[in-house]
Amino acid sequence: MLTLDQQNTLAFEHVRNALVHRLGRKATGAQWQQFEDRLRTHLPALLDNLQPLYGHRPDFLEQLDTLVDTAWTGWSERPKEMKALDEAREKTPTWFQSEKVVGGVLYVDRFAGNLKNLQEQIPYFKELGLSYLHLMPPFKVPPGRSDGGYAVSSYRDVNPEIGTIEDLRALAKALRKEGISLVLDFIFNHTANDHPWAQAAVQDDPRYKDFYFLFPDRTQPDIYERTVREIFPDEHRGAFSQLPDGRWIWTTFHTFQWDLNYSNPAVFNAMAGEMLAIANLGAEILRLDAVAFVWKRPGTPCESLPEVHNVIRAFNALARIAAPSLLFKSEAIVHPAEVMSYISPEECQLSYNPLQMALQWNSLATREVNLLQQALEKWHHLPHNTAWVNYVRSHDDIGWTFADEDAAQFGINGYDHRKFLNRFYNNRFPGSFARGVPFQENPDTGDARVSGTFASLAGLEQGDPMAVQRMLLLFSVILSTGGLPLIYLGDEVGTLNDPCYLDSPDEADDSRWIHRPHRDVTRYDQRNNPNTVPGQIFTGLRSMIIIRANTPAFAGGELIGYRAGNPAVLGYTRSSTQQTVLVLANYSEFEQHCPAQVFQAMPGHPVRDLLTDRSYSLRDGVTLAPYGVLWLEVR
Ligand code: OTU
Repeated sequence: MLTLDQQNTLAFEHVRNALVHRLGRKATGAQWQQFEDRLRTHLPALLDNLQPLYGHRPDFLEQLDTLVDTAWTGWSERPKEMKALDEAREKTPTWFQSEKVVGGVLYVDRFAGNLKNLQEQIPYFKELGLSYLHLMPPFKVPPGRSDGGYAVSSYRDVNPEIGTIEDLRALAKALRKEGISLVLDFIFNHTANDHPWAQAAVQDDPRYKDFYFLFPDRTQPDIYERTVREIFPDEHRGAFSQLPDGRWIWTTFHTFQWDLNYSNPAVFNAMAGEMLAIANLGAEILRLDAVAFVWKRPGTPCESLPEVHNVIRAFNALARIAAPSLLFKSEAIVHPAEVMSYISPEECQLSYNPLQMALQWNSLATREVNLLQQALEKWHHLPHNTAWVNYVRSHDDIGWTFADEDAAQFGINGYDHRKFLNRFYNNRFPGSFARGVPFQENPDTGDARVSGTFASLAGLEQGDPMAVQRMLLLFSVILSTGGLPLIYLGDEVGTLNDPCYLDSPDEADDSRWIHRPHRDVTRYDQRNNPNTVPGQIFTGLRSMIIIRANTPAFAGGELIGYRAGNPAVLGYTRSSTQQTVLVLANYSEFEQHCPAQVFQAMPGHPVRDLLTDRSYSLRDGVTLAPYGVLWLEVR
């Protein structure tokens, strides 16, 4: 029996020699040496994760050779400045945990028209304080409906309406020069139905016919549908769509988004090539879209199966070999334990924090912090060298993904409570300040989600006098709980719902378009005028971003919950070696008092609020203004 080390050495020698043989005399020089070293280091992780997926196949080694070829191609095509970044990041691998990093996300066409014009907005991004910019998918899409870019026809081409692949490369470069990291999606669960692979698959091209889940009749689909969830039931029921020729194809999302079949190693290899090409455009972080769905097995929910983790970890190992500074951000909007399962340095270093997002909205509705406080104490802690991406709104709907078990601890019935939240935010609850609209209401399960912009959901649309305070409260929490705060651009100037989508045949059936408005020039022009609402939101947010950048205690992700003795007040402390900050946040429209007893272990001398520079004596207890926030420097 060979030891694991011996097996790894043998595998390395095999793939290295095979590659050297194919490359001939190109296999020399510094570039080769670096590649060879990293291949030796990371091949074991790659094999560990590919073996459970494809190890049983007689062509396993051949497939591995193809993959190593892909890695070499990726590395040899990697631009010089990306290799320089790789080297720099080796010294600061956890740069994304810095208190100075803030993210933004936008649609290129809606924000600036096209990629070239977007470049001119760089001064604005710097004014706001961004160092991370996520572009909603800029790739080529089918004509008409494309799920906002999430149906990709080619990962190597940009949507001609916004420019060319060269424009994208130039933008990445210009951003990096100004200290802003480009983030792009890796939409690896599905392609558009007009992707060349998809076209070849329906024509039974032997190379591509197993790239998707294509079935001659309902036998297999019926078996799978016994156990899978419906994701976009408004668009089509079940998980499959019928082709004009009568066959059935797996479509988790829209009928025009065809799920890739990762049980076929050729799919993994092909997508690995696309991944490295996207990284080499200049993307520093890839957002892994819809991670949970990429592996299917009959009799299971086909979500977050163990193989999904192998797929992502194998991509990660490949990135370590061919694009070493590349990071992954997981997009799993599911049960908190499942969200956590994707986060580790070997898998996704970053992850959306959908629980914090949903529970901030929950606390605004109930004026109680119970679930949010519990979430911070129970689910916030992450492995070393990883981070949350904390956000208030994204381009998607709000789903109420808290755990029913957690809610039960407060006597809350999860099912009923979600119904309440949907009514509250979808403007069906008397007294609600929110103006959302439902997304994907499922008549069978009673399930629904919520669309709407931050401002419209927070009360600005209906002229609620507390709307701005509510917005600043939610922003203050994503800026201070630990992790990378991500701002959905438009929100920073209070952009309202835009019902225009109802007039567009390609958008009318998807309410998420209500919160994907075009850049509102008037609002942006008012941003530095504190006498305007956009100005109050923008200047308030900007000053918090600046204060955060000067608060070392806000780096990293460690947080300790602090029970503030008031059901409407959230509390936590954040610390660095030099400093401790106690954050208190009031989720009600009334003044709230936190009694002196809860601060007994805190210093007796007056402490300073970093946000206003005012000092507070904790011995008297603390009174918070309606929706007020304090960042108290207690050490
Ligand atoms: C993602 O979201 C994208 O964010 C959406 O914009 C896309 O439509 C979709 O994938 C398909 O590409 O269902 O409502 O965690 O919640 O991945 C959003 C599971 C979605 C899903 C999530 C998906």
